[in-house]
Amino acid sequence: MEILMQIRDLLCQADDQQVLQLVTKAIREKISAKEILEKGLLAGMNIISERFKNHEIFLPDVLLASKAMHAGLEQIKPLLIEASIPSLGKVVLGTVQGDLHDIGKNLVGIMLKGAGFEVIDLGKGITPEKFLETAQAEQARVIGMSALLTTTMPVMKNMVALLKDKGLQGKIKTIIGGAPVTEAYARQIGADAYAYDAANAVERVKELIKV
Ligand code: B1M
Repeated sequence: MEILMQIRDLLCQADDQQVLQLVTKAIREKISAKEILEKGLLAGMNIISERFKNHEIFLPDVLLASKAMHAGLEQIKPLLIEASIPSLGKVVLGTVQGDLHDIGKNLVGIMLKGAGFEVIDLGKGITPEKFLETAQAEQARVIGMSALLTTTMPVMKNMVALLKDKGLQGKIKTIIGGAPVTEAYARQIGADAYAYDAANAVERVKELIKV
């Protein structure tokens, strides 16, 4: 449908005003919220995700496109809830205790939301206990941790150890990332996955919960 392709393209151009207007028009034309989401908004975010992964665009472009995504999403949110389209799953996300860097974590959250996950973003400076408490209360299947400081990476290890202690390792999966974090470190501490960037985080979370 022409209008859905226009929404997709305008999202890629980060034109939040036009996206908002066209989504409103599509709703008036009785196009389903699911189609607007999948063929318009998410199709656009997928293109953005690929371009970012291939270094064709940069962080500010992603943030602007995500603003357009949110503008459109706000319009269809009530309809989506009404139609109760299931999300791909819940992910509890945060920057670990002692660490205030949240730009990368925010980007991971945006990409996950764009891909259809429900993201509970706890913010920064998050303890393992808080991650666990939230994951249990929300019945989330994945805990995502970001760390930018070598001194805060051990919090990730403590999180995995806490899940093990509670007999929850494997039931609640963990994914870690951030500039100093590596695949080898993830293996060393027993985390379920590592991602090197936000687009890769989406791929890895999909693998973790086998979407
Ligand atoms: Co800070 N800082 N900083 N800093 N800072 C670094 C990390 C540092 C490498 C700079 C340097 O010295 N070269 C260094 C750490 C050294 C180390 O530990 N070895 C450092 C330091 C030392 C500090 C302070 C201690 C400085 C001081 O006060 N003396 C202090 C610490 C405060 C604290 O956290 N307690 C500090 C403070 C700050 C600011 C507040 C000024 C600011 C943060 C603002 C904010 O985040 N709101 C800041 C910034 C901006 C940086 C650098 C310059 C940039 C980080 C960034 O946002 N990158 C950084 C230098 C660097 O990283 N080379 C630096 C862009 C972002 C998109 O990338 O976060 O890597 P990144 O995220 C990527 C991937 O890593 C991945 O996907 C993202 C998108 O591609 N990813 C995940 C991230 N999280 C993921 C989670 C996943 C999966 C993938 O799954 C859940």
